[in-house]
Amino acid sequence: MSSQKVLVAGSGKSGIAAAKLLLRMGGDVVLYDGNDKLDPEKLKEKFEEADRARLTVVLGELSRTDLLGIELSIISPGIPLDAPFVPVLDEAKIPIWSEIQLAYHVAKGKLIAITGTNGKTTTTALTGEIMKAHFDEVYVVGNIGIPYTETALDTTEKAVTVAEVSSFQLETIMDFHPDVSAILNITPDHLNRHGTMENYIEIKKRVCANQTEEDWVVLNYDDPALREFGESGDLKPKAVFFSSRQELKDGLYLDQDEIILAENGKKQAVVNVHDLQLLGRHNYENVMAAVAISMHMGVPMDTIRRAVCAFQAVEHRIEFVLERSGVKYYNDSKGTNPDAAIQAIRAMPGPTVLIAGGYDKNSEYDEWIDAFDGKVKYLVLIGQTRDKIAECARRHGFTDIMYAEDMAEAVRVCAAYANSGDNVLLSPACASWGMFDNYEQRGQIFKECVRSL
Ligand code: UMA
Repeated sequence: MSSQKVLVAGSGKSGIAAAKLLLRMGGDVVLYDGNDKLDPEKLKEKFEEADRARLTVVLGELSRTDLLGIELSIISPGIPLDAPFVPVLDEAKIPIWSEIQLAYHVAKGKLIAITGTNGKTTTTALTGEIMKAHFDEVYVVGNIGIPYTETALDTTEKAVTVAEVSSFQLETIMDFHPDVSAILNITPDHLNRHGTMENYIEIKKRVCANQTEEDWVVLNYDDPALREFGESGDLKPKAVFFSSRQELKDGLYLDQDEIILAENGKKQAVVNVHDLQLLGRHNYENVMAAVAISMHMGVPMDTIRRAVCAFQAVEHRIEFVLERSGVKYYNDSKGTNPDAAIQAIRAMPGPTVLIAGGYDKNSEYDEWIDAFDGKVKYLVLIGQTRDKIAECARRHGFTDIMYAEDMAEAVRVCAAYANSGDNVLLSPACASWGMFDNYEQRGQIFKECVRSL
Protein backbone atom coordinates (compact mmCIF):
# COMPACT_ATOMS: atom_id res chain seq x y z
CA MET A 1 0.00 0.00 0.00
CA SER A 2 2.91 2.32 0.72
CA SER A 3 3.82 2.78 -2.94
CA GLN A 4 0.33 2.32 -4.33
CA LYS A 5 -1.70 4.86 -6.25
CA VAL A 6 -5.16 4.94 -4.71
CA LEU A 7 -8.39 6.64 -5.72
CA VAL A 8 -10.31 8.14 -2.81
CA ALA A 9 -13.92 8.94 -3.70
CA GLY A 10 -15.63 11.67 -1.67
CA SER A 11 -13.93 14.69 -0.12
CA GLY A 12 -15.98 14.87 3.07
CA LYS A 13 -14.62 13.85 6.48
CA SER A 14 -13.98 10.23 5.51
CA GLY A 15 -12.36 10.96 2.15
CA ILE A 16 -9.98 13.55 3.60
CA ALA A 17 -9.01 11.26 6.49
CA ALA A 18 -8.51 8.27 4.16
CA ALA A 19 -6.39 10.35 1.76
CA LYS A 20 -4.25 11.65 4.64
CA LEU A 21 -3.67 8.11 5.88
CA LEU A 22 -2.61 6.92 2.42
CA LEU A 23 -0.27 9.88 1.92
CA ARG A 24 1.22 9.32 5.40
CA MET A 25 1.97 5.77 4.31
CA GLY A 26 3.84 7.06 1.25
CA GLY A 27 1.20 6.36 -1.41
CA ASP A 28 -0.12 8.57 -4.21
CA VAL A 29 -3.74 9.70 -4.04
CA VAL A 30 -6.32 10.80 -6.57
CA LEU A 31 -9.02 12.53 -4.53
CA TYR A 32 -12.27 12.52 -6.46
CA ASP A 33 -15.54 14.28 -5.69
CA GLY A 34 -18.66 14.39 -7.85
CA ASN A 35 -19.32 17.98 -6.79
CA ASP A 36 -17.62 20.15 -9.42
CA LYS A 37 -18.46 23.32 -7.47
CA LEU A 38 -15.77 22.51 -4.88
CA ASP A 39 -12.52 24.47 -4.96
CA PRO A 40 -9.57 22.10 -5.64
CA GLU A 41 -7.10 24.52 -4.03
CA LYS A 42 -9.15 24.67 -0.81
CA LEU A 43 -9.22 20.88 -0.72
CA LYS A 44 -5.44 20.71 -1.16
CA GLU A 45 -4.96 23.16 1.71
CA LYS A 46 -6.33 20.49 4.06
CA PHE A 47 -3.15 18.44 3.47
CA GLU A 48 0.45 18.82 4.63
CA GLU A 49 2.42 20.84 2.11
CA ALA A 50 4.96 18.05 1.70
CA ASP A 51 2.21 15.61 0.71
CA ARG A 52 0.49 17.80 -1.87
CA ALA A 53 2.81 16.74 -4.73
CA ARG A 54 1.46 13.19 -4.39
CA LEU A 55 -2.17 14.35 -4.40
CA THR A 56 -4.34 14.97 -7.47
CA VAL A 57 -7.85 16.38 -7.14
CA VAL A 58 -10.50 15.45 -9.70
CA LEU A 59 -13.97 17.02 -9.55
CA GLY A 60 -17.18 16.37 -11.49
CA GLU A 61 -16.75 13.45 -13.84
CA LEU A 62 -14.13 10.74 -13.47
CA SER A 63 -12.59 9.61 -16.77
CA ARG A 64 -10.63 6.48 -17.60
CA THR A 65 -7.41 8.48 -17.90
CA ASP A 66 -7.84 9.63 -14.27
CA LEU A 67 -7.58 5.97 -13.34
CA LEU A 68 -4.22 5.28 -14.96
CA GLY A 69 -2.03 3.42 -12.47
CA ILE A 70 -4.79 3.20 -9.83
CA GLU A 71 -4.69 -0.14 -7.98
CA LEU A 72 -7.30 0.40 -5.29
CA SER A 73 -10.23 2.70 -4.58
CA ILE A 74 -11.63 3.84 -1.23
CA ILE A 75 -15.25 4.96 -1.22
CA SER A 76 -16.84 7.36 1.28
CA PRO A 77 -19.98 6.11 3.03
CA GLY A 78 -22.29 8.70 1.47
CA ILE A 79 -21.52 7.51 -2.07
CA PRO A 80 -23.86 4.78 -3.28
CA LEU A 81 -22.59 1.90 -5.39
CA ASP A 82 -24.80 3.02 -8.28
CA ALA A 83 -22.86 6.31 -8.56
CA PRO A 84 -21.92 6.91 -12.24
CA PHE A 85 -18.18 6.41 -11.74
CA VAL A 86 -18.49 2.98 -10.10
CA PRO A 87 -18.90 1.03 -13.40
CA VAL A 88 -15.70 2.72 -14.63
CA LEU A 89 -13.88 1.23 -11.61
CA ASP A 90 -15.52 -2.16 -12.14
CA GLU A 91 -14.51 -2.18 -15.80
CA ALA A 92 -10.93 -1.39 -14.86
CA LYS A 93 -11.13 -4.18 -12.21
CA ILE A 94 -10.13 -1.77 -9.44
CA PRO A 95 -11.22 -3.11 -6.02
CA ILE A 96 -13.56 -0.84 -4.02
CA TRP A 97 -13.00 -0.71 -0.26
CA SER A 98 -15.01 1.25 2.22
CA GLU A 99 -13.15 3.79 4.33
CA ILE A 100 -13.52 1.58 7.44
CA GLN A 101 -12.00 -1.34 5.54
CA LEU A 102 -8.91 0.74 4.78
CA ALA A 103 -8.66 1.75 8.44
CA TYR A 104 -9.06 -1.87 9.60
CA HIS A 105 -6.32 -2.94 7.19
CA VAL A 106 -3.72 -0.75 8.93
CA ALA A 107 -5.06 -0.56 12.51
CA LYS A 108 -3.66 -2.57 15.45
CA GLY A 109 -5.21 -3.75 18.71
CA LYS A 110 -8.77 -4.82 19.44
CA LEU A 111 -11.85 -3.69 17.57
CA ILE A 112 -15.45 -3.36 18.71
CA ALA A 113 -17.96 -2.60 15.91
CA ILE A 114 -21.48 -1.47 16.70
CA THR A 115 -24.25 -1.27 14.14
CA GLY A 116 -28.05 -1.20 14.08
CA THR A 117 -30.65 1.22 12.79
CA ASN A 118 -30.99 3.17 16.02
CA GLY A 119 -29.05 3.59 19.24
CA LYS A 120 -25.63 3.00 17.75
CA THR A 121 -24.26 6.44 18.58
CA THR A 122 -25.34 6.23 22.23
CA THR A 123 -24.12 2.64 22.55
CA THR A 124 -20.80 3.50 20.91
CA ALA A 125 -20.26 6.55 23.13
CA LEU A 126 -21.20 4.59 26.25
CA THR A 127 -19.02 1.62 25.30
CA GLY A 128 -16.19 4.09 24.67
CA GLU A 129 -16.60 5.49 28.19
CA ILE A 130 -16.55 2.01 29.73
CA MET A 131 -13.43 1.10 27.73
CA LYS A 132 -11.70 4.32 28.82
CA ALA A 133 -12.39 3.40 32.43
CA HIS A 134 -10.44 0.14 32.00
CA PHE A 135 -7.98 0.43 29.09
CA ASP A 136 -5.26 3.04 28.51
CA GLU A 137 -5.52 3.46 24.75
CA VAL A 138 -9.09 3.85 23.49
CA TYR A 139 -10.40 5.37 20.24
CA VAL A 140 -14.10 6.07 19.56
CA VAL A 141 -14.62 6.42 15.82
CA GLY A 142 -16.77 5.81 12.75
CA ASN A 143 -20.26 7.02 11.92
CA ILE A 144 -20.27 8.83 15.29
CA GLY A 145 -18.26 11.56 13.52
CA ILE A 146 -14.52 10.77 13.65
CA PRO A 147 -13.49 8.70 10.63
CA TYR A 148 -11.79 5.44 11.58
CA THR A 149 -8.97 6.30 9.11
CA GLU A 150 -8.19 9.38 11.21
CA THR A 151 -6.91 7.28 14.14
CA ALA A 152 -6.03 3.90 12.56
CA LEU A 153 -2.32 4.62 12.02
CA ASP A 154 -1.90 5.80 15.63
CA THR A 155 -3.18 2.55 17.16
CA THR A 156 -0.79 0.17 18.92
CA GLU A 157 -1.26 -3.50 19.87
CA LYS A 158 -2.71 -2.31 23.20
CA ALA A 159 -5.37 -0.13 21.56
CA VAL A 160 -9.11 -0.68 21.82
CA THR A 161 -11.09 0.94 19.00
CA VAL A 162 -14.85 1.33 19.40
CA ALA A 163 -16.37 1.94 15.96
CA GLU A 164 -19.94 2.93 15.14
CA VAL A 165 -20.54 1.44 11.71
CA SER A 166 -23.40 2.22 9.34
CA SER A 167 -24.85 0.07 6.58
CA PHE A 168 -23.20 2.48 4.11
CA GLN A 169 -19.80 1.63 5.56
CA LEU A 170 -20.47 -2.12 5.70
CA GLU A 171 -21.47 -2.33 2.04
CA THR A 172 -17.85 -2.54 0.83
CA ILE A 173 -15.88 -4.22 3.62
CA MET A 174 -13.56 -7.11 2.75
CA ASP A 175 -11.84 -8.69 5.78
CA PHE A 176 -13.07 -6.16 8.40
CA HIS A 177 -13.09 -8.29 11.54
CA PRO A 178 -14.18 -6.99 14.96
CA ASP A 179 -13.37 -8.91 18.14
CA VAL A 180 -16.80 -8.01 19.51
CA SER A 181 -19.64 -6.78 17.31
CA ALA A 182 -23.20 -5.71 18.04
CA ILE A 183 -26.35 -5.35 15.97
CA LEU A 184 -28.79 -3.37 18.09
CA ASN A 185 -31.95 -3.53 15.96
CA ILE A 186 -32.97 -3.40 12.31
CA THR A 187 -35.98 -1.31 11.29
CA PRO A 188 -36.66 0.32 7.89
CA ASP A 189 -34.14 3.04 7.01
CA HIS A 190 -32.04 4.06 4.00
CA LEU A 191 -34.30 2.05 1.71
CA ASN A 192 -33.74 4.64 -1.01
CA ARG A 193 -30.15 3.35 -1.11
CA HIS A 194 -30.44 -0.32 -0.16
CA GLY A 195 -33.64 -1.05 -2.10
CA THR A 196 -35.30 -3.72 0.04
CA MET A 197 -35.46 -4.48 3.74
CA GLU A 198 -33.92 -7.91 3.00
CA ASN A 199 -30.91 -6.29 1.40
CA TYR A 200 -30.57 -3.80 4.28
CA ILE A 201 -30.66 -6.65 6.85
CA GLU A 202 -28.03 -8.62 4.91
CA ILE A 203 -25.72 -5.59 4.82
CA LYS A 204 -26.10 -5.04 8.59
CA LYS A 205 -25.28 -8.72 9.24
CA ARG A 206 -21.96 -8.23 7.45
CA VAL A 207 -20.57 -6.66 10.61
CA CYS A 208 -19.90 -10.20 11.88
CA ALA A 209 -19.27 -11.95 8.53
CA ASN A 210 -15.52 -12.32 9.21
CA GLN A 211 -15.79 -13.13 12.92
CA THR A 212 -14.72 -16.57 14.17
CA GLU A 213 -15.56 -18.90 17.08
CA GLU A 214 -13.24 -16.83 19.30
CA ASP A 215 -15.37 -13.69 18.86
CA TRP A 216 -18.67 -12.41 20.19
CA VAL A 217 -21.68 -10.79 18.58
CA VAL A 218 -24.24 -8.99 20.75
CA LEU A 219 -27.80 -9.21 19.39
CA ASN A 220 -31.26 -7.90 20.29
CA TYR A 221 -33.49 -10.85 21.24
CA ASP A 222 -36.64 -8.75 20.70
CA ASP A 223 -35.83 -8.18 17.02
CA PRO A 224 -37.18 -11.26 15.15
CA ALA A 225 -34.58 -11.12 12.36
CA LEU A 226 -31.71 -10.83 14.85
CA ARG A 227 -33.07 -13.51 17.16
CA GLU A 228 -33.29 -15.92 14.23
CA PHE A 229 -29.81 -14.91 13.09
CA GLY A 230 -28.35 -15.54 16.57
CA GLU A 231 -30.10 -18.87 16.99
CA SER A 232 -29.30 -20.16 13.51
CA GLY A 233 -26.59 -22.80 13.62
CA ASP A 234 -24.45 -21.16 10.94
CA LEU A 235 -23.37 -18.10 12.91
CA LYS A 236 -19.61 -18.38 13.57
CA PRO A 237 -19.09 -16.02 16.56
CA LYS A 238 -20.69 -16.72 19.92
CA ALA A 239 -23.97 -14.81 20.29
CA VAL A 240 -25.04 -12.97 23.43
CA PHE A 241 -28.58 -11.64 23.57
CA PHE A 242 -30.23 -8.74 25.37
CA SER A 243 -33.95 -8.14 25.80
CA SER A 244 -36.08 -5.35 27.24
CA ARG A 245 -39.25 -7.43 26.90
CA GLN A 246 -38.59 -10.88 28.28
CA GLU A 247 -36.53 -12.82 30.78
CA LEU A 248 -33.59 -14.64 29.20
CA LYS A 249 -31.90 -17.82 30.46
CA ASP A 250 -28.60 -16.44 29.20
CA GLY A 251 -27.87 -12.81 28.48
CA LEU A 252 -29.04 -9.42 29.73
CA TYR A 253 -32.66 -8.49 30.27
CA LEU A 254 -34.84 -5.85 31.85
CA ASP A 255 -36.86 -7.06 34.84
CA GLN A 256 -39.15 -4.15 35.83
CA ASP A 257 -36.59 -1.44 36.71
CA GLU A 258 -33.59 -3.72 37.02
CA ILE A 259 -31.12 -4.83 34.36
CA ILE A 260 -30.23 -8.45 35.09
CA LEU A 261 -27.39 -10.58 33.79
CA ALA A 262 -28.18 -14.29 33.51
CA GLU A 263 -25.08 -16.42 33.00
CA ASN A 264 -24.30 -20.11 33.62
CA GLY A 265 -27.53 -20.59 35.55
CA LYS A 266 -26.81 -17.62 37.85
CA LYS A 267 -28.42 -14.19 37.92
CA GLN A 268 -26.99 -10.89 39.07
CA ALA A 269 -28.44 -7.38 39.14
CA VAL A 270 -26.34 -5.08 36.96
CA VAL A 271 -28.00 -1.71 37.48
CA ASN A 272 -31.34 -0.15 38.37
CA VAL A 273 -32.57 2.06 35.53
CA HIS A 274 -33.34 4.88 37.99
CA ASP A 275 -29.59 5.12 38.63
CA LEU A 276 -29.02 5.87 34.92
CA GLN A 277 -29.00 9.35 33.43
CA LEU A 278 -30.70 8.13 30.25
CA LEU A 279 -34.42 8.18 29.39
CA GLY A 280 -36.53 5.50 27.76
CA ARG A 281 -36.63 1.76 27.10
CA HIS A 282 -34.54 2.05 23.94
CA ASN A 283 -31.76 3.54 26.07
CA TYR A 284 -31.97 0.63 28.51
CA GLU A 285 -31.42 -1.59 25.47
CA ASN A 286 -28.35 0.47 24.54
CA VAL A 287 -27.05 0.07 28.08
CA MET A 288 -27.58 -3.71 27.98
CA ALA A 289 -25.73 -3.94 24.67
CA ALA A 290 -22.82 -1.86 25.99
CA VAL A 291 -22.65 -4.00 29.15
CA ALA A 292 -22.62 -7.21 27.09
CA ILE A 293 -19.87 -5.87 24.81
CA SER A 294 -17.78 -4.70 27.76
CA MET A 295 -18.07 -7.99 29.66
CA HIS A 296 -16.71 -9.79 26.61
CA MET A 297 -13.86 -7.31 26.39
CA GLY A 298 -12.89 -8.40 29.91
CA VAL A 299 -13.97 -5.27 31.80
CA PRO A 300 -14.91 -6.02 35.45
CA MET A 301 -18.59 -5.52 36.30
CA ASP A 302 -17.90 -2.86 38.95
CA THR A 303 -16.06 -0.70 36.41
CA ILE A 304 -18.88 -1.19 33.90
CA ARG A 305 -21.50 -0.25 36.51
CA ARG A 306 -19.71 2.97 37.49
CA ALA A 307 -19.24 4.11 33.87
CA VAL A 308 -22.84 3.29 32.96
CA CYS A 309 -24.26 5.33 35.86
CA ALA A 310 -22.03 8.33 35.08
CA PHE A 311 -22.94 8.40 31.38
CA GLN A 312 -25.11 11.26 30.06
CA ALA A 313 -27.19 11.35 26.85
CA VAL A 314 -25.22 12.13 23.71
CA GLU A 315 -25.81 15.39 21.89
CA HIS A 316 -28.81 15.40 19.51
CA ARG A 317 -30.33 12.23 21.01
CA ILE A 318 -33.31 13.21 23.21
CA GLU A 319 -31.01 15.91 24.56
CA PHE A 320 -32.63 18.25 27.09
CA VAL A 321 -31.99 21.84 25.97
CA LEU A 322 -33.75 24.10 28.50
CA GLU A 323 -37.02 24.91 30.23
CA ARG A 324 -38.77 28.20 29.41
CA SER A 325 -42.18 29.28 30.78
CA GLY A 326 -42.70 25.76 32.11
CA VAL A 327 -42.08 24.20 28.65
CA LYS A 328 -39.21 21.71 28.28
CA TYR A 329 -37.33 21.67 24.95
CA TYR A 330 -35.65 18.49 23.66
CA ASN A 331 -33.30 18.12 20.70
CA ASP A 332 -33.57 14.74 18.98
CA SER A 333 -32.11 15.77 15.62
CA LYS A 334 -30.54 12.29 15.47
CA GLY A 335 -34.09 10.92 15.09
CA THR A 336 -33.50 10.61 11.35
CA ASN A 337 -35.98 7.78 10.69
CA PRO A 338 -39.49 6.92 11.92
CA ASP A 339 -38.34 4.23 14.36
CA ALA A 340 -35.86 6.52 16.13
CA ALA A 341 -38.50 9.23 16.26
CA ILE A 342 -41.05 6.81 17.81
CA GLN A 343 -38.60 6.15 20.64
CA ALA A 344 -38.21 9.85 21.29
CA ILE A 345 -41.98 10.38 21.47
CA ARG A 346 -42.28 7.43 23.89
CA ALA A 347 -39.53 8.90 26.07
CA MET A 348 -41.32 12.27 26.41
CA PRO A 349 -42.72 12.71 29.92
CA GLY A 350 -46.04 14.35 28.83
CA PRO A 351 -47.92 16.31 26.13
CA THR A 352 -45.63 17.22 23.26
CA VAL A 353 -45.46 19.68 20.40
CA LEU A 354 -43.40 17.96 17.73
CA ILE A 355 -41.21 19.38 14.94
CA ALA A 356 -40.65 16.88 12.13
CA GLY A 357 -39.98 16.52 8.41
CA GLY A 358 -36.94 16.78 6.18
CA TYR A 359 -35.33 14.78 3.37
CA ASP A 360 -37.32 11.89 1.88
CA LYS A 361 -35.63 8.49 2.33
CA ASN A 362 -38.69 6.59 1.02
CA SER A 363 -39.83 5.99 4.59
CA GLU A 364 -43.39 5.13 5.60
CA TYR A 365 -44.76 7.25 8.41
CA ASP A 366 -47.84 5.24 9.50
CA GLU A 367 -46.37 3.57 12.60
CA TRP A 368 -44.79 6.82 13.70
CA ILE A 369 -48.12 8.70 13.46
CA ASP A 370 -49.81 5.87 15.40
CA ALA A 371 -47.18 6.33 18.12
CA PHE A 372 -48.42 9.90 18.67
CA ASP A 373 -51.11 8.12 20.69
CA GLY A 374 -52.68 11.25 22.20
CA LYS A 375 -49.30 12.51 23.40
CA VAL A 376 -48.48 14.73 20.41
CA LYS A 377 -50.68 17.84 20.55
CA TYR A 378 -49.43 19.62 17.43
CA LEU A 379 -47.20 18.59 14.57
CA VAL A 380 -45.06 21.33 13.02
CA LEU A 381 -43.68 20.23 9.65
CA ILE A 382 -40.59 21.43 7.78
CA GLY A 383 -38.73 20.25 4.67
CA GLN A 384 -39.31 18.14 1.58
CA THR A 385 -41.50 15.52 3.29
CA ARG A 386 -44.08 18.01 4.66
CA ASP A 387 -46.89 17.07 2.29
CA LYS A 388 -46.22 13.33 2.45
CA ILE A 389 -46.28 13.37 6.27
CA ALA A 390 -49.33 15.67 6.48
CA GLU A 391 -51.26 13.43 4.10
CA CYS A 392 -50.32 10.31 6.10
CA ALA A 393 -51.22 12.01 9.41
CA ARG A 394 -54.67 13.02 8.10
CA ARG A 395 -55.29 9.44 6.95
CA HIS A 396 -54.68 8.40 10.56
CA GLY A 397 -57.07 11.08 11.86
CA PHE A 398 -54.37 13.48 13.11
CA THR A 399 -55.14 16.99 11.85
CA ASP A 400 -53.39 19.42 14.24
CA ILE A 401 -50.70 20.17 11.67
CA MET A 402 -48.84 23.37 10.88
CA TYR A 403 -46.18 24.16 8.27
CA ALA A 404 -43.03 26.20 8.93
CA GLU A 405 -40.54 27.47 6.35
CA ASP A 406 -37.45 27.09 8.51
CA MET A 407 -36.31 26.01 11.97
CA ALA A 408 -36.66 29.49 13.48
CA GLU A 409 -40.30 29.67 12.45
CA ALA A 410 -40.93 26.10 13.64
CA VAL A 411 -39.54 26.89 17.09
CA ARG A 412 -41.57 30.12 17.32
CA VAL A 413 -44.77 28.25 16.41
CA CYS A 414 -44.03 25.59 19.06
CA ALA A 415 -43.38 28.21 21.74
CA ALA A 416 -46.69 29.87 20.88
CA TYR A 417 -48.71 26.64 21.04
CA ALA A 418 -47.04 24.88 24.01
CA ASN A 419 -48.49 25.42 27.51
CA SER A 420 -46.68 25.15 30.82
CA GLY A 421 -46.05 21.44 31.49
CA ASP A 422 -45.73 20.59 27.78
CA ASN A 423 -42.62 19.48 25.92
CA VAL A 424 -41.30 20.70 22.59
CA LEU A 425 -39.44 18.00 20.71
CA LEU A 426 -37.42 18.20 17.51
CA SER A 427 -37.42 14.61 16.27
CA PRO A 428 -37.77 14.82 12.50
CA ALA A 429 -38.12 11.12 11.45
CA CYS A 430 -36.25 12.23 8.31
CA ALA A 431 -32.69 13.02 7.24
CA SER A 432 -31.57 16.64 7.38
CA TRP A 433 -30.30 17.00 3.80
CA GLY A 434 -31.96 19.69 1.70
CA MET A 435 -32.29 22.18 4.58
CA PHE A 436 -29.13 21.43 6.57
CA ASP A 437 -25.63 19.99 5.97
CA ASN A 438 -26.19 17.19 8.47
CA TYR A 439 -28.19 16.28 11.58
CA GLU A 440 -25.61 17.95 13.84
CA GLN A 441 -26.14 21.31 12.14
CA ARG A 442 -29.93 20.86 12.31
CA GLY A 443 -29.70 20.16 16.06
CA GLN A 444 -27.37 23.11 16.67
CA ILE A 445 -29.69 25.49 14.82
CA PHE A 446 -32.68 24.15 16.78
CA LYS A 447 -30.85 24.76 20.06
CA GLU A 448 -29.83 28.27 19.00
CA CYS A 449 -33.44 29.08 18.07
CA VAL A 450 -34.66 27.73 21.43
CA ARG A 451 -32.05 29.69 23.40
CA SER A 452 -32.96 32.92 21.63
CA LEU A 453 -36.71 32.61 22.32
N1 UMA B 1 -20.25 12.60 -2.98
C1 UMA B 1 -19.89 12.26 -4.26
N2 UMA B 1 -20.74 11.45 -4.97
C2 UMA B 1 -21.93 11.00 -4.45
C3 UMA B 1 -22.28 11.37 -3.13
C4 UMA B 1 -21.40 12.17 -2.43
O1 UMA B 1 -18.82 12.62 -4.76
O2 UMA B 1 -22.64 10.28 -5.15
C5 UMA B 1 -19.35 13.48 -2.22
C6 UMA B 1 -19.99 14.77 -1.77
O3 UMA B 1 -19.92 15.76 -2.78
C7 UMA B 1 -19.19 15.14 -0.53
C8 UMA B 1 -18.67 13.78 -0.04
O4 UMA B 1 -18.97 12.82 -1.02
O5 UMA B 1 -18.11 15.99 -0.82
C9 UMA B 1 -19.37 13.44 1.25
O6 UMA B 1 -19.05 12.14 1.67
P1 UMA B 1 -19.96 11.43 2.78
O7 UMA B 1 -21.39 11.69 2.47
O8 UMA B 1 -19.53 10.02 2.91
O9 UMA B 1 -19.67 12.30 4.10
P2 UMA B 1 -18.50 12.31 5.18
O10 UMA B 1 -18.30 13.73 5.54
O11 UMA B 1 -17.31 11.55 4.73
O12 UMA B 1 -19.24 11.61 6.42
C10 UMA B 1 -19.34 10.19 6.50
C11 UMA B 1 -20.71 9.80 7.04
N3 UMA B 1 -21.74 10.29 6.13
C12 UMA B 1 -22.67 9.48 5.58
O13 UMA B 1 -22.72 8.30 5.79
C13 UMA B 1 -23.69 10.12 4.69
C14 UMA B 1 -20.93 10.36 8.43
O14 UMA B 1 -22.15 9.81 8.94
C15 UMA B 1 -19.79 9.89 9.34
O15 UMA B 1 -19.93 10.53 10.60
C16 UMA B 1 -18.44 10.27 8.73
O16 UMA B 1 -18.34 9.71 7.40
C17 UMA B 1 -17.26 9.70 9.54
O17 UMA B 1 -17.22 8.30 9.51
C18 UMA B 1 -23.27 10.71 8.99
C19 UMA B 1 -24.55 10.02 8.52
O18 UMA B 1 -25.49 10.71 8.17
C20 UMA B 1 -23.48 11.14 10.43
N4 UMA B 1 -24.60 8.68 8.53
C21 UMA B 1 -25.82 7.95 8.19
C22 UMA B 1 -26.73 7.79 9.39
O19 UMA B 1 -26.23 7.86 10.53
O20 UMA B 1 -27.94 7.53 9.18
C23 UMA B 1 -25.41 6.57 7.70
